Parts: sequence; C-alpha cells; structure tokens
Amino acid sequence: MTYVEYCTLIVIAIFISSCNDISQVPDDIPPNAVLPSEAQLRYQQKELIGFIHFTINTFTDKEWGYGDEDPALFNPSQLDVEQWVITAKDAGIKQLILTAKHHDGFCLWPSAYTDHDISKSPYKEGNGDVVREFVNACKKHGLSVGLYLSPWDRNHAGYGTPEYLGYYRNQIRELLTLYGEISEIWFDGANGGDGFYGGANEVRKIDRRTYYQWDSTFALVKSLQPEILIFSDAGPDIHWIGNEHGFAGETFWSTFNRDSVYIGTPKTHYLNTGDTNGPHWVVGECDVSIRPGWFYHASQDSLVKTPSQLLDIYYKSVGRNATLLLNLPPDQRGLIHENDIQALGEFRAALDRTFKTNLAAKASVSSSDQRMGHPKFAPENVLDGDTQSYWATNDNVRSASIVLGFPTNITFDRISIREPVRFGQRVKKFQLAIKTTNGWKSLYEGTTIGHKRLIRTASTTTDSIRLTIIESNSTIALSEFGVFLSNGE
Ligand code: FUL
Repeated sequence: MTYVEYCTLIVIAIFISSCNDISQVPDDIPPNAVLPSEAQLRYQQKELIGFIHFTINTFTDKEWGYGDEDPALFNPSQLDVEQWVITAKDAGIKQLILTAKHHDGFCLWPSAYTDHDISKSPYKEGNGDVVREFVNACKKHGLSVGLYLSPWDRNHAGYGTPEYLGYYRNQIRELLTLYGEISEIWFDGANGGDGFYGGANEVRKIDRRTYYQWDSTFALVKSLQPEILIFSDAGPDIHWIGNEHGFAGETFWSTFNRDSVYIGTPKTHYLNTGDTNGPHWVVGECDVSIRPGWFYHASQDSLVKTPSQLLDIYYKSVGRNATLLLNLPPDQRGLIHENDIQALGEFRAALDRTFKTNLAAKASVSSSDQRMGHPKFAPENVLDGDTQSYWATNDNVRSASIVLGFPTNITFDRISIREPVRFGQRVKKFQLAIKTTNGWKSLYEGTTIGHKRLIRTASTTTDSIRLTIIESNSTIALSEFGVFLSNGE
C-alpha cells in the first residue's frame, strides 16, 4: 500500500466512524422555505372543528335574513349552550365557531354600537349574551373558541359607506376584547346585494377587494389577539377550501399564494388544491353542514347527513391534509336536534372503531435510505405513535421506499400517512404496493400527503406493504405509516 492509499483509507475510516457515531444527535432535516407558524400547527392538529349557525334565521326559517327582522323573534325556549359543546366534544370536535353576527346583522351579544341585537329580544328579558354563554361553555369543557362576524350587514343603514367600516371594526374590537382568548375569526366571502339597510330597501354593491381594507382590518385583529388565526378566502392563516361540501382536492398543498386571491375570489379550484409553489403557509378548512342548510329548518330533520356521508367527508377533508369544519345548527329550542346527535355519535363511533388498532404496530420496518444511518431518522419512527419523531432520507434522496413486513398475513382497508409538516410540505407523488406471490402489486397512487393523508382501499390481505415516495421537493420525511381495518365503514 502506498502512503497516499494509506492516508485515503484513514480519512475514509474517520468519515465512516463519524457517520456512525450515534452518541451525537444530528440536527433535524433542513426546513423548507415555507413553514407553518406554531399556531397553525396547533390548529391543524385539532382536525375536527364545529360550526354553530344560530341566530334570527333559526326563528324565521331562512338561510339569509334580509335585515329587517324584529329582534323580538329571537326567543329560544330551552337554550342550552353546554348541550352544543358536550355534543361536539363527544364527537371529537376540538373547537367551535359561533355566528356572532350573520348577514342579517342581528348580534348575539349586546353590542354597544347597535340596537339590532339580543338586548332587544325577550331572551333573558333582554339581558342575554349568547356569545358569553358560548365562550364560557367552551372554556368549561376545554374547547377553543371561534367567532364568525359577517362583513356583509343587511341591517346597517351605513353599509357600503366608510361609516359601516368603522362600525364593523368596533364590533371586532368588542368581540376580541370582551370575551377572552378567541382562537379563530371567520370572515366569509358573501358580500353586497339587496337588503333592508336601515329602511332603504335597496341593492348595494361594494368593491370586494377594497371596501373592507382587509389588510388593516387583519392588522387590527392581530393587534387585539396576537395568537388568533384569521380565516377567509385569502387567509392569511386559514383559507376556504372552495366548496361547501367539505372536500379538499385529492392534491392539496398547505402552501399558497395569498396575493393571488381575495375575499370573495372566484378561484375555487386554486382554493381546493393549494399551490405547490406558494410562498405562504395557509391551512385549508373544509366547511360543510350536517344538514342541507346552514341554519336549522324543521323541514330538514329527515335530511341529516348519514354517518357514512360524514365519514366520506372526513376522509376527503382531514384525510387530505385539511381540517373539517362541520356545522351543527341548533333548533328553535336552542338545542342540537336529536337526529343530528345520533348521526354524529355513529360517525364518531365508526372512526373510533377503525382507528383504535394500528395493525402496523406488529410490523417490522425497513427503508431504502436512512439519513446518516442515524436512529434519529430510522424508519421505525413511523410506528412509534409519536408525530414528533420521523424517518428521513439523506439530503439528495428524493425517491425512497419504506416497507412494513408482518409476521403473518393481515387484512386492512385504511392507510394513514403523515409528514412532519413543521419542516414544510414535501411529498409530490407516492405509491402504495402490496407483496403478492407474483411480486409487488400497486394498490394506490397519490400525490400530496401533508399533515395527514388517509387512504381508503378495498379489503386487502398481505404480509408486506410498501410505500414509495416517487417525488418530493426536498429530503423525504415521514412521521407515521399506519394500517387499519374499517370493515368498510
Ligand atoms: C357563507 C354564508 O353566506 C352562509 O350563509 C354560511 O354562513 C356559510 C358558512 O358562509 O358565506
């Protein structure tokens, strides 16, 4: 051996030993350029959120009040906000959002800026405050609180002029200073049109892009509650999914370009898929009602979504890297109707049955690549039930496989995969395959994964399942690869 060969060997030996030195914990994978905030991460982990549409419309049997309704119509006979909260909590809902004011302008709290509010209703002889009751009940049962404050107000005489903008902002101030911590504020996109407008009874059009001066309205919101997340078509923190069926796109990126949309934007496809090249992180939220309408109508008591329809929605929202915002509208008693409770309970029970036992816990796991050969990035990390730990590949590896091997055949029909999205969203294309006597057979091909991807397959029996990441925008990282049996639920 020459001296040069000898030195080369020594250098290689030192390099290999440093790679295998597991006593030194390596850094995490390099993060992508576009990342979620801590508050967005916490929000996405909630997965299931409830909407409460309840106001004067509940008593007029309408979806959109005109704005001329007498506040005296608001008179629930058995209002029990805790019943809403307990119903939601039992279904696994982690946050509720209440329509503090819908398009008709009636306020569920006694606002200092209008008489068109609960103080003029017979409820608690004019001393009621449903926002307060709602906030208290949510806090008591450990749910976080969201509020919907409709920008469009068909009651207010000044709607369409700068005067209304001042009024609207005063109401934001009231809601965000008088009721403690609010986790989400919901700005919907329905805007402008005919209405009462203080008796004018006319059509008023506004410029959706400029009228509300959204940038300064958002800044006001954040100055009052720095941790709050703002929902709208354009984010900035959470965006509408582009339909009211509760479905995110099969491909769904949490990356997004806020500047390419505005509140009331017609770009529903963009909202439904997100943007692989988007420079901002904005979580997708899928809103849908458990009934055909957003508000309660007795005529829809037989039209409550079935548990299997709700499950389908869950797989197409939470299972596609978004959150599900499920509306549960209280009736004229002020209670969530028995039919809704039953459907919701069966939906929850089916989910619990399916996801109770992760069959992958029995598997051994191997991968085609492991970052630095270090246990911090071992493929076993996808099985430990801890979403903080993860399997990762070396920096330049953008395609890799991970295989679950079972001691005996298993039967499954649901797969759950997660990326550790605190480092960004990476996977662009993947394939699931099972081992058969004739070798590997493709079972499913997909695109994005993100926070959580749930895949429904036919009932399948095998002793090996392979997940291949075919394309990724950065180092591959996965925090979960779960396998479940739903028995078709
Ligand atoms: C829309 C509204 O027009 C509907 O009434 C409902 O509140 C839905 C959630 O948002 O913009």
